[in-house]
Amino acid sequence: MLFGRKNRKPISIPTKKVKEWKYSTCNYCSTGCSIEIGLDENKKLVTSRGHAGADVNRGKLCIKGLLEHDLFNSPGRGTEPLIREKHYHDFEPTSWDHALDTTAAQIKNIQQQYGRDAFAVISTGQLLTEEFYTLGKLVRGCIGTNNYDGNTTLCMASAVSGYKRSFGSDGPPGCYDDFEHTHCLMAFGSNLPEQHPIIYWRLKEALEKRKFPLIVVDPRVTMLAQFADIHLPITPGTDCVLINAMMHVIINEGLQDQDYINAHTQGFDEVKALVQDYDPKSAQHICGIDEDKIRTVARLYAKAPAAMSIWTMGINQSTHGSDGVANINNLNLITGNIGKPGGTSLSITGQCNAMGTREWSSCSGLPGYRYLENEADRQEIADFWGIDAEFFPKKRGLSETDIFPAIETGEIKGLWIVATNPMTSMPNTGRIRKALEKLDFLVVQDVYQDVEMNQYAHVYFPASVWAEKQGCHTNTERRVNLIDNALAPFANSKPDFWIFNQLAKRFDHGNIIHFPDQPEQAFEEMKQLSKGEDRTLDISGMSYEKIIQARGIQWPYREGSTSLKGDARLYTDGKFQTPSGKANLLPIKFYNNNEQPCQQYPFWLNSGRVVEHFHTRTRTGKIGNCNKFSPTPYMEMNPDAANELGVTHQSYVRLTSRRSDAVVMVQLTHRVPRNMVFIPFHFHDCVNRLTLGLLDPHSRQPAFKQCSVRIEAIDQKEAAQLNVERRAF
Ligand SMILES: Nc1nc2c(c(=O)[nH]1)N[C@H]1C(S)=C(S)[C@@H](COP(=O)(O)OP(=O)(O)OC[C@H]3O[C@@H](n4cnc5c(=O)[nH]c(N)nc54)[C@H](O)[C@@H]3O)O[C@H]1N2
Ligand SMILES: Nc1nc2c(c(=O)[nH]1)N[C@H]1C(S)=C(S)[C@@H](COP(=O)(O)OP(=O)(O)OC[C@H]3O[C@@H](n4cnc5c(=O)[nH]c(N)nc54)[C@H](O)[C@@H]3O)O[C@H]1N2
Ligand code: SF4
Ligand SMILES: [Mo]
Repeated sequence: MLFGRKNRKPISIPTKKVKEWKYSTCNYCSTGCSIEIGLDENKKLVTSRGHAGADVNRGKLCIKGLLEHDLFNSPGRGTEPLIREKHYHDFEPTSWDHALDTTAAQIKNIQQQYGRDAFAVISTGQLLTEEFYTLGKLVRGCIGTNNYDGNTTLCMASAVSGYKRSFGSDGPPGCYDDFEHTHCLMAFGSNLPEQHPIIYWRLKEALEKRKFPLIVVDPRVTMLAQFADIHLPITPGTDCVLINAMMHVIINEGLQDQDYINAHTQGFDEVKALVQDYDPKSAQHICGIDEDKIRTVARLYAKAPAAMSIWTMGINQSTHGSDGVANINNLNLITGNIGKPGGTSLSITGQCNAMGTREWSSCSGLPGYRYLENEADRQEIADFWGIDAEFFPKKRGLSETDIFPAIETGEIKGLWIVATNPMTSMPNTGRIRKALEKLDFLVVQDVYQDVEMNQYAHVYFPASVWAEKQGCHTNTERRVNLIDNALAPFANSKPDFWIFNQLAKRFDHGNIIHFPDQPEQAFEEMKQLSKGEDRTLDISGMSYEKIIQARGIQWPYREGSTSLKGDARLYTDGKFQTPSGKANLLPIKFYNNNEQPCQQYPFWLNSGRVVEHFHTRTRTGKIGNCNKFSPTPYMEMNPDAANELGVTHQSYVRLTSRRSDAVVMVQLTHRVPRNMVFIPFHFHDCVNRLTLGLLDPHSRQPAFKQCSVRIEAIDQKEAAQLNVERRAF
């Protein structure tokens, strides 16, 4: 029997024979919950609990956090470095020295033969900040390739780009405390109860104390939509049209905050002119929200004494991702809702340290929100590291989504993958697979040796995970929190920090640039680089000790600060990081450029997440109590549409797109409209076999959530067998 608990152990939380509690921060989502992990008398981790004194989570954790200690000994962990001496040879265990020497030699070989940029590096949002800073030193300062990016291009790139375009700098300006002060909250493409359960809990607490309207914009009836006062089931990819129509109403009815606009923004006339083309009467036919609803929501938002917007992947993962963010910022700027309690434009970030990589990894620039394009920034970092500024490129190189096509064309020959699994997470798996087959050299650095990427790796570095290491994360509300080293690395795995340091020694600049042994020393360097009254990203007043004491501190937190609280909000004085100090209002014109449902492929294909799983399941797929709740790839389908096709509940169907096909089990639900299906993206060889992933022109982020498919019923026995083979357990 496939399902049910007949032959399975009952779900249980381990009994807590705890001798000692260690401080940590959750390593899954960007909420940033403080965790205490319990060790028994044999120093074995036996349980996790939320830290009651932490402002973020106040003792709460979601299912992933509660079971996080189970991952240390989970199946598939990397025990030894592995090497494949030739293509198609088996992986063999090897020594760290041999694995590192081989990697350094291969990088140099490729660079000498084809140029420095022929070796690319793709990292993640899941390392510790000190590790990101060190990786940046190694890649920008020693290896010297400009093709260095992170999986954040699949995730937060549109938010970063939109913030920079509007405010002159990255950095979410709001915080969770804004829920306590707002009078209207609009959530765009963000399903908090499943994806950020504890942020949702904070919102719910605020709503229980003081009622305010919750407006949810999502083509699905998500769990958050079920709790909303108003749900706007938007036509995929058209949020910009809805926002333009709202601004049309606000400006034409004189509901904007003209004083704020005059004092703190530039570009109002252009926006005002553009939104004249977006009368709700015509806009409704594009965005699928009727004109009266648009007017109601616009008035509610503009008349609220303080209103805020949050958004996640429904906005970022779109060909209009950066525009969507800039337009949400427009809406908040014209209503005077930036930098005030309850009035903000808050991107809900994704991975535990998606912020840390933006701040310090040098992926798209240089440390501390510095730009490669800025000569003074290049010089400052070169001086600090002790190298020649000419070593740095003068503009950023390729993003992750452009690195794979550059492998196809032969421009890139070698690749180092750190803590990401593009075989499952990038759009169009078939295309990624072909690109990986073409590489002369691939090195994979991951906690798990059974990660799909290893099918193509020549060298594998087994990394230690979470509390086997020490360092910081920054969460959605700019709060820096600590993971304290609670236990020794698993088997012969090593902390990423150590791996970067060892590889650095094998490059000339690695002996000029200082690579400290301890994460805390790297943190001290970051503090120095962050110092400055005009910098928002200032952590110079922090220390590990203070961070633990405060259970996380928000930046800016300047040198000499004595209270344990950083600034809750940015731009409270209405001064932005642009040359004029004013925020940019940007006219956002809508172009309909997505792959659309058509006669041949009549359904929108939408994708996202479920609460129990994290991304490509390398971790949660191995944790029994997460996997048991969501063990099978499935697809939400509207019963009326299913009826027409003769598809029944819990039967398998084949989906076909212009790229490929996939087999999934059907779950009939009115959560999705008749012309849409939704598939969680956690399973390998599933939804991303189908996705197209057209790119946002500013951020290069893929439109994971918009493409089209057709559906057919198939032989059930064959399909069931296929799915059994695919399941991890
Ligand atoms: N349990 C769990 N939590 C996680 C993660 C996880 O894997 N599992 N991952 C973390 C990470 S890295 C991220 S980025 C976040 C993601 O967090 P979310 O963005 O909240 O999650 P998703 O399910 O990807 O997408 C949210 C919603 O976008 C909607 N959407 C699709 N198209 C559109 C559109 O055109 N407009 C609008 N307005 N909405 C649209 C979808 O219907 C979906 O319900 O979650 C983080 N938290
Ligand atoms: N169709 C579709 N596709 C999507 C999305 C979607 O909504 N729909 N969402 C996109 C988004 S927002 C994101 S963020 C990406 C995520 O995509 P990925 O980054 O590819 O997914 P993860 O499974 O989180 O991969 C992280 C890897 O790092 C490893 N790891 C964890 N901790 C450590 C560590 O400390 N050190 C090292 N070295 N390794 C570690 C894990 O074992 C895992 O293999 O997926 C994207 N893909
Ligand atoms: S809400 Fe996010 S940070 Fe908090 S316990 Fe759950 S996964 Fe971890
Ligand atoms: Mo993400």
